[in-house]
Amino acid sequence: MTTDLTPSPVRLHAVAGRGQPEPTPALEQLYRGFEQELLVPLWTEIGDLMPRHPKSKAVPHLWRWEKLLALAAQAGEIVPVGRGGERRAIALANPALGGRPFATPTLWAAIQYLMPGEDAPEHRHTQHAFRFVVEGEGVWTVVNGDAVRMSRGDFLPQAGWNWHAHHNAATEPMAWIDGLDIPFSYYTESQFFEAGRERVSPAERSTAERSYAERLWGHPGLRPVSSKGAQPASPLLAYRWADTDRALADQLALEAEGQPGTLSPGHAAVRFTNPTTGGDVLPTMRCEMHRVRAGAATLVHREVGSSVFQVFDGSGTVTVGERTWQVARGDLFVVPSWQPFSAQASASDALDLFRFGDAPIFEALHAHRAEAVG
Ligand code: GTQ
Ligand code: FE2
Repeated sequence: MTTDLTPSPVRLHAVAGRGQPEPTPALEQLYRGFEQELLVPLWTEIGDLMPRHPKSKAVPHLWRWEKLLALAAQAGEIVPVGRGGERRAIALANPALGGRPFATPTLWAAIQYLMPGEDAPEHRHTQHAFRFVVEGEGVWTVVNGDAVRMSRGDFLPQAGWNWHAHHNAATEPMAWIDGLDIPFSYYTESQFFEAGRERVSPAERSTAERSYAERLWGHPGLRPVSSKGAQPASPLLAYRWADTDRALADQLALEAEGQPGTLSPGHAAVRFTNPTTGGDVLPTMRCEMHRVRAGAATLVHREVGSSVFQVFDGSGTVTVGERTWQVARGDLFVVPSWQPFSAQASASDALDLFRFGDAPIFEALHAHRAEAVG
């Protein structure tokens, strides 16, 4: 017989409480037996494992854009971009997730920064991704050889396992945000990654106004008949600000005329969709743009799963659970699972909010719930 002297990772403590056994020496002895054999009873864990409703480990938190941008610019001066590190991307780390680069238990959100003339090398991974541009222009993202311009307000989805590289063709640095399902892939241990070419070819570093994807897929309500039915993610690689802005403005204009269309009074919202299905643009992420009319507010709402917001324009106040912040352009904040969220635009300015969340994961598993609060 061998004696294993490694301390057991299982630590059980007799506690008093409803449904808990009397803390006696016999119970202590039973718990040492459990620890020895790596066993954990349900009765000590049930409150954490099976709460009445989601109790997120993540907490509401806000990151100021001016701080992120200043640090990203500093990184631009001293951190090279290339093979190995792959991207000059700096992720939001939720203060309650142990210092990991996870904004929420499922979502990665990062600011990425490219200096003039720089290339981020080509690679592909199973994680789904998108870029959203709050300011600036001049970077082209090259997806499977298709060069796509990135400008303020553009949303650029990029489904898993597509080759992609980024190139800054401008004379100024450029920053944008990345959203990926990295934490979800990490916890579910489902990731694959492959490095591609060091530099994309000169032809792919073109600066064509419209990408192949937009020419084929970027026409409202029109599907090329040459395409083969439903695809799991959107083949359209850029959703341009002019279209998003017009859609939101039209909803509020309709409301002003007394016609339906807004989500709630003074609150217009659109969702980026996969034109082959009408469903979410990416299999794991729901991406939306919201506009709250000056002086108006959203309803208070909560849902299963987490979201990250970025203020695209305007100013106002947002409330997440117990936290309330005054927000301005570029600020990012997280809404953990089942925490009530609402937003109020300032009296003088509409508030535009970009939002991404993990709802498609829960909807696919029939585990999604949402409700109005109050
Ligand atoms: O631009 O390809 O923020 O692969 C994290 C992982 C960006 C990217 C991130 C990535 C990328
Ligand atoms: Fe990537």
